[in-house]
Amino acid sequence: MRGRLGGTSARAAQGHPHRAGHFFIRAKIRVVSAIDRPTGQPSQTYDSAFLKACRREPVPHTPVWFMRQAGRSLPEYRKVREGTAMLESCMRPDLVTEITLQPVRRHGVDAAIFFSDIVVPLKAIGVDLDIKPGVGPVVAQPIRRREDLAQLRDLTPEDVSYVTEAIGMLTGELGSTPLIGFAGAPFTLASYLVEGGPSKNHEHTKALMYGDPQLWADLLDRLAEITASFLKVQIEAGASAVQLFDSWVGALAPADYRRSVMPASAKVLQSVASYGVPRIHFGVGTGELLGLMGEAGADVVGVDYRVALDEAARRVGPGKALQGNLDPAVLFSTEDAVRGKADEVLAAAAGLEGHVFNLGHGVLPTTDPDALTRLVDYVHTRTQR
Ligand code: 1CP
Repeated sequence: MRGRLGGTSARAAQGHPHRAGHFFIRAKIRVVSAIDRPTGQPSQTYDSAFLKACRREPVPHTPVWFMRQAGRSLPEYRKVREGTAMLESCMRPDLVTEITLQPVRRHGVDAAIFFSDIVVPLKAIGVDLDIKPGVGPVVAQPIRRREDLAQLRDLTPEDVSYVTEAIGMLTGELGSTPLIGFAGAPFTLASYLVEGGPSKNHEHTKALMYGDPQLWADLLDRLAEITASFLKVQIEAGASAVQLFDSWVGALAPADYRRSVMPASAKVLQSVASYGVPRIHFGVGTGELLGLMGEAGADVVGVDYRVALDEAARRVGPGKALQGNLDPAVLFSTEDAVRGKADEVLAAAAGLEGHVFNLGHGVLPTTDPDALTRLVDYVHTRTQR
């Protein structure tokens, strides 16, 4: 019943108030036996602070996790990744398990995020792409004409059996700490496929969206199917929540989002609604889109650092929790400044129905990991109820 977390974390196992609390929560769950996924198994994670906040229930403390918490900023990550390419790492359940657990051990965060990448399902169905160090995903044959859609067949669970295997290992290790599964949203995936790689202005993507709306709609619909299948695999394997990353959708005006993107994102979110696991929906620079992204079907709306959480709550409307939103660059400042800015986030979140503390975007690669650990402790201590 107890998660083991690999047993290597002095800190996580020590008298950290949050960790100590877990022991009692676990004991209680045996009796309460809440079910939060369709396997009929009582879930050990149901009463975690993270899932409670997502469900807008009272929490013992504000839960914290960080986008991109696994990986780049951690020396132990760089060590285990040595000599293994990014995509190959994502396909090795032993490595995925170890890398996913690293930030949980080190920082005592309230949730783990599955180590993978948004392009993994595309690679799994045979799209010729690679993740180039220092660049990101690069696609051999960009999708710009109808014939190019043939690259995108449906995803089956067998295509990503390594994901199912890794999540099985992980949930055993994590015990009562929830695992967040994730996928790239149709627009953000389309931007890589149409541009052929990372892009600042998304000009080819927008050219297709405006110039051939039917092909664009078909492309997004196909990506929605693949993304939905990928999220279902993760939930059925044991993920307790999912996050749909629409990282680059902030490049669009609301009318274009509503017409050309929202139907596909809504289809993805709707396709996993019946599982009852929280669905988090996040994008960068989405201040003007927050209401629509909530409407697309999220239980939790992720907010970047450009809009304060109280204002974000007004834009999103009632009935949804919010996640965010400390500027990741703040972590390069003094400890006093980090605390001051964290206080600002917590003050803006004071009236929310549910709040999951996070950064406004991913951890920057050169962030001092100790600053992240101190921030987790600070938020937990400040919000202890
Ligand atoms: O070799 C390496 O280490 C490459 C760096 C790297 C890593 C560690 C990439 C390439 N992806 C990842 C892992 C990853 N990607 C995770 C797991 C880590 C964690 O969160 O703990 C996640 C959630 C992602 C998701 C992802 N990939 C997003 C959405 C999140 C976001 O930051 O907005 C996006 C846009 C990508 C594409 C991608 N993959 C990698 C890079 C460098 C990029 C961005 C490229 C660009 O600027 O367009």
